[in-house]
Amino acid sequence: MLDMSLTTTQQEWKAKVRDFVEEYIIPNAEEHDRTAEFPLKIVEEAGKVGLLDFAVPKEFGGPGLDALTVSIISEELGRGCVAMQTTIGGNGLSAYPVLYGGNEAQKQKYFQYILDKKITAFALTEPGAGSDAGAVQTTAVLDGDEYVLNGTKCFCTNGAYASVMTLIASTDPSKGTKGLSAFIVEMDREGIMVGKKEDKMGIRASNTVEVTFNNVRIPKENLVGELGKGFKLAMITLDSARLSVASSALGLSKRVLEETIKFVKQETKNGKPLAASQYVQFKLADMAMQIEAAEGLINKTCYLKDSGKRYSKESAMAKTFTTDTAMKVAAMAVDLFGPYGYIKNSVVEKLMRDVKVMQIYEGSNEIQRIVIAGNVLNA
Ligand code: COS
Repeated sequence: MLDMSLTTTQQEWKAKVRDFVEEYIIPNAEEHDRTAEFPLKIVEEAGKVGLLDFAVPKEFGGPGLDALTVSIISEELGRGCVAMQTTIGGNGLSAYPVLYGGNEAQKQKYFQYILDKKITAFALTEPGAGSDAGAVQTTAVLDGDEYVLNGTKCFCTNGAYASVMTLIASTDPSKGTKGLSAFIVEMDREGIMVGKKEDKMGIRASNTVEVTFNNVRIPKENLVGELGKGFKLAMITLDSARLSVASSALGLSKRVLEETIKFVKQETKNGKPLAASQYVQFKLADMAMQIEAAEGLINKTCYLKDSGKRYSKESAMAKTFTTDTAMKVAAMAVDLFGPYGYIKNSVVEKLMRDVKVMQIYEGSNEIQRIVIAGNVLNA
C-alpha cells in the first residue's frame, strides 16, 4: 500500500513553519497588506529559523531538503500569507539556476549569500518577454574578461532588497531561445537601478519592481552553465517554482476552508448555525474535495521530482489545478460569508485578492496548458 505518512523530519518542518506562521505572519498580515510595506523584520526572523536557505543542498551547508518537505514549507507559508511565501520562495527561485547549472565555485559563493540570510531574486520577465520568455531583449556582451549587461527586467520579486540575483540575458540575439544565457549578478554593481515598485491588488507586502541594467559589468566567471543554455535553465527553474506556487495555493485553500468552517459554525440563521444548512454543507464538501485532489497532484509531482524523473507536465498541472481551485474556493467562501466576506478586515477578502496572482505568475495558467498539451501530444 502507498505510504503517504510524513517522515519525522517532514513533520518537524511542518510544525516549525506552522509555529512561525502563527507567531509572526498571521498577526501582521493584515497590516502589511494595508500598508504594502515589505516585512523586512519578519523576513529576518524567517532567516533565523532557517526558512531563507531551504533550497541549499547539505554539501553546501544547507538543509538539503526533498521536494515534499519544500512543498510542506510553501504550503504552510501560503496558509499564513502568500506575500510572505512569494518573498521567501524567491530565494529558492533565484538559487535554482545555480543549483541546476552552476559549477562548484558558483554554488559555494551563491549559496553562501543565502546561508548568510541575504534576500535574493531571479530576473527573467521583461516588458516584451512575459509569457514569451524566449523573447528576452536584455543583452550580455563579452568585453575582455567581463560581460556587459544592458536592459530592463520587470515584475521582479525581491528586486529592491536582493543582494544578488540570477538573470537571463541574450548573448546571441540571432539564436532566439538558444542565444539566452544565465548569469549571477551582484546587486551592488555600478549601473543597476531599481525602478518602479508595483502597487498590487494582492500579495501587497511582497516586493515587485522594475530593475534596469545600464552598462553593468560582471566578471565572465558569472556565466552560469554553458553559453546558450539559459532558456533551458530558466524552464527547469520554473518547473520547481511552479510546484512551490501550487503548494502555496494549497495552503491558502486550506486556510480558506478553515476560516469558512469557523464562520459557518458561529453564524446563525433562524436560530440555527449556518453549518446546519445542507446548501452550506454541499459547498464545504466541494471545497474539501477539490483541495484533496489538488494535494494528490502536488504529492505525485514531489514524488517524481524526488525520483529524479522529469516532472514539467505534472508541475504545470499541479500549478494550474491548485491555483484554479484556490480561486474557486476563495470565491465560494466570500459567497458564504456574504457581506462579511466583502468588507476590508475580512480574512477571506484578503485571501481572495491574494490568490488571483497565482493564476498569473510563474507562467499564467494558459501557459501551463500549453506545457501540458505539448507533453501530452509528444508523450
Ligand atoms: N525543461 C527542460 N527543457 C525545456 C523545458 C523544461 N521544462 N521547457 C522547454 N525546454 C526546452 C525545449 O525542449 C526546447 O529545447 P530544444 O530547442 O533543444 O528542443 C527549448 O527549451 C525551447 O522550448 P520551446 O520551444 O517549448 O520554447 P517556447 O519558446 O515555445 O516557450 C513556453 C515555451 C511558452 C513554455 C515558455 O516560454 C514559458 O514557460 N513561458 C512562461 C514564462 C514564465 O513562466 N514566466 C514566469 C516568470 S519567471 S519569475
